[in-house]
Amino acid sequence: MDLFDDLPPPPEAAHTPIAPGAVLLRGFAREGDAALLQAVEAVIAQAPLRHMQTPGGYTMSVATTSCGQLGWVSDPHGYRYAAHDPHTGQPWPALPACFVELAESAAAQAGYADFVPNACLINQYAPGAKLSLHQDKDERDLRAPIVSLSLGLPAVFLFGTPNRKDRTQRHRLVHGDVVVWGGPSRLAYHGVMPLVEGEHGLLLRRRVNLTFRRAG
Ligand code: MD3
Ligand code: FE
Repeated sequence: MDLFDDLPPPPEAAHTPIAPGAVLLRGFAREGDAALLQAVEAVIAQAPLRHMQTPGGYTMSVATTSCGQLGWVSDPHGYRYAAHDPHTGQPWPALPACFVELAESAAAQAGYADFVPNACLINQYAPGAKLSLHQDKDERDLRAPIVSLSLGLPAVFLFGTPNRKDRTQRHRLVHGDVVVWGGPSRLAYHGVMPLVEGEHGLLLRRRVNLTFRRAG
C-alpha cells in the first residue's frame, strides 16, 4: 500500500514531461472520476468487455471494449479499427461527452490544441493482467496524439522508444493520472507490468485504462 496515494499531487508534479512529446498530468482526472466511471459502466453495458484473441493465437489477459466511431478489434486475422462491435453486431456506443471533454482538455494542456478523439479503447485489468510491449500504429493520422487515463489500482507502465531494443523507463500510474503521447513519442514501444493485487475505493479489484485516439 502507498500511503501517499490519496494525497493531492504537489504542484510541480502536475505537468511532468517524461519524454519528447509525452506529458504526464498527475491527478488530472481525479476530480471528475465518479462521472467518468459511470460513463465507463454505461459503455460496458452496451458493448461488454471481452478477452480478445491475438493474431499470434493468444487470449489477452486484459479485457477490452470500445466506444466512438471506431473500435479496436483483434482476432486471428490481425489488429484493426472497425465501425461495428463484432460481439454485438452493433455500432460501438457513442463517445460520452465527459470523455471528449477530458481528452481535449488534457491534449490542449500538453500542447496538442486541436486534438479531437473519435475512438476510445477501454482496457480492464484484473490482478495479474498485463500488456506486452507493443506500438500503436493502426491509427490513420500518426500526427494526432493518444491521451490515456488511468482509473483504479496503480500499475507500472513501461515506456521505451520507437526502437524495440532500447531500454524502457518505468512509471507508476495511479487513479486519475492522464498521459498525453504524441510527436516523437507517438510510436514508442510501451506496455504494462502484471497488475498487483489490491483494492481501490471506487473501482475495487481492477484497473481501467482509457485511451482516446484519432483512429480513422
Ligand atoms: C505510448 N494501453 O491500449 S496506456 C493500449 O494502460 C495501451 O492499458 C495501456 O497501450 C494501458 O494500446 C497503456 C498508455 C499509452 C497508450 C498509447 C501509447 C502509451 C503510449 C502510444 C504511444 C506511446
Ligand atoms: Fe498501446
